[in-house]
Amino acid sequence: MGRDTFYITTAIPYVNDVPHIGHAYEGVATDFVARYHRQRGEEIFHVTGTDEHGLNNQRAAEAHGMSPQDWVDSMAPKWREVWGRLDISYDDFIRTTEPRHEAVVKKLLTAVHDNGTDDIYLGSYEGLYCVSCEAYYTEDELKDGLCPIHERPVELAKEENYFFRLSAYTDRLLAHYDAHPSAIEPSSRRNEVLSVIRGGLQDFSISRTSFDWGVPLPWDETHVCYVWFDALANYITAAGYGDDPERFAQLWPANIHMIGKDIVRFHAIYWPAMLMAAGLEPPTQVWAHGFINVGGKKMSKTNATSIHPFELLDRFGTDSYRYYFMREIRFGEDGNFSWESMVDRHNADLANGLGNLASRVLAMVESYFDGVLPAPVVEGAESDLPAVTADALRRYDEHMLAIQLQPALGAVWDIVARANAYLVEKQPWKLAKDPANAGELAAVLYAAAETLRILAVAIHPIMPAAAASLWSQLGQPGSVADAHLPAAGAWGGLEPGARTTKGESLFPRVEHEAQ
Ligand code: ME8
Repeated sequence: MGRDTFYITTAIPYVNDVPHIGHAYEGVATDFVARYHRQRGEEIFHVTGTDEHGLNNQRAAEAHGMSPQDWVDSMAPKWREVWGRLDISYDDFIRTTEPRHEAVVKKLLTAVHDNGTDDIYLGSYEGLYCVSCEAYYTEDELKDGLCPIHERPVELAKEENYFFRLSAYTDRLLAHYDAHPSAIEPSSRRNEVLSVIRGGLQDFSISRTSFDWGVPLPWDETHVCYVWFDALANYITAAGYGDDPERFAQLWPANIHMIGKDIVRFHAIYWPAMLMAAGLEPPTQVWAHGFINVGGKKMSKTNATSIHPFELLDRFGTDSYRYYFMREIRFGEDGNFSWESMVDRHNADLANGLGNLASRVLAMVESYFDGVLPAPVVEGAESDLPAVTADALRRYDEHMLAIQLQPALGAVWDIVARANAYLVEKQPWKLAKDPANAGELAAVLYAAAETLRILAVAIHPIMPAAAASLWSQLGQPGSVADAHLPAAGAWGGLEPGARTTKGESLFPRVEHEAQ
């Protein structure tokens, strides 16, 4: 763990229900970014977890006739299981009910409480509360009298609470965002946040007495900590705020908090102010992605549009799942899931695109060269593939560093398209008919196989299993995970003489089905 460690987090979902493909979208996007940075040889710390306190979870437990602790203990493994099937390479998984986290919540509360400025004070509050958001709304924030996010009725709630003096942070937040133009992405979200801050910030309550499923306040145990104050602190728990100052100094501030667009104000207003109040630095960047809709509508249990990731994983496999969502939807905007588009994308880009390229090249090396990669004798086989791959990898890198995940994959698939076209132009299957063309045939197949090697490295962050399979089919030593960019993307890395094997098809075709 060094000073340059790239620290990236996801939001931690409530465990009042099982995951749907919207939650998984965030998990996959974050993992794609984390794995890409790892592929560049960087040290990564990737954290995810579950948000287990608060009324949302307590009510779910009650509805199932369970204690909150039994309920969250039964749910957390269901989330981890999905992350496992999605090949999410997290380094730490925080459950907010863990003692290490509860200790951090208390430590953070104490730091703010004792900062000498009365940033926490006792007051009373009456307002309209959305249980799903765990947040109060004003009348004008409601949409047709309903919560603007969940479109569900709000409840009139009245409590004596401790408050956090958010109003005192208006200027500091504005100064922070002025000095750090890319601290909130995309820019549409930044503008939203700035206009909320400029509109004036209200203090928010950080404790509850109406239920007890939470962390008791260290100075008044009759109150439990507000779930958002508790949940946001997970990011510093994982970094060692509680018990490892040296590690914390290396990891904090986080490089990226990846979150959905509905929770921007908590991350870009509450959280930086809470950190400032505790004498800590705000995160470097909050990146808010869009929502996955189904049939053009928000996913919800009530209209039965909620899709569990397993439904898709069982049919398409993990790699195709990961690829589809990152390639189909412009990251930062809302996107629609449909079975048709997923089948089409799978067949076009994976089965016919990359899969077909790999199987053709490996089959030809096997039948024309007995599975031993030929040396690239050059005559007659000048290829633009070295230039094409170099240019595509450069664009891939730029897009990935800017979290432009869709065009990043587009750049990689430019390589696939060019390599398939190259084979059509060179027609190695025709060259193979005349021994006089052996040199050219060797050069063509070397160029195609070297392109495949580069593709294996490039796709590893998005399709780890297919990349590993391709790497071993090409007879490459070691693990593709250790083939770091940019060096491993340079042309000529494939050693002639390598033993190739044509394994199982990387991406079997999927047929359209009546849903
Ligand atoms: O907000 N499409 O938890 P959560 C894309 N516990 N992303 C979606 C989505 C969809 N249809 N639905 C939800 C919470 N998400 C808090 C977070 S973090 C300190 C505490 C995203 O279970 C959502 O935007 O409601 C959020 O980033 C994540 O899933 C968890 O949502």
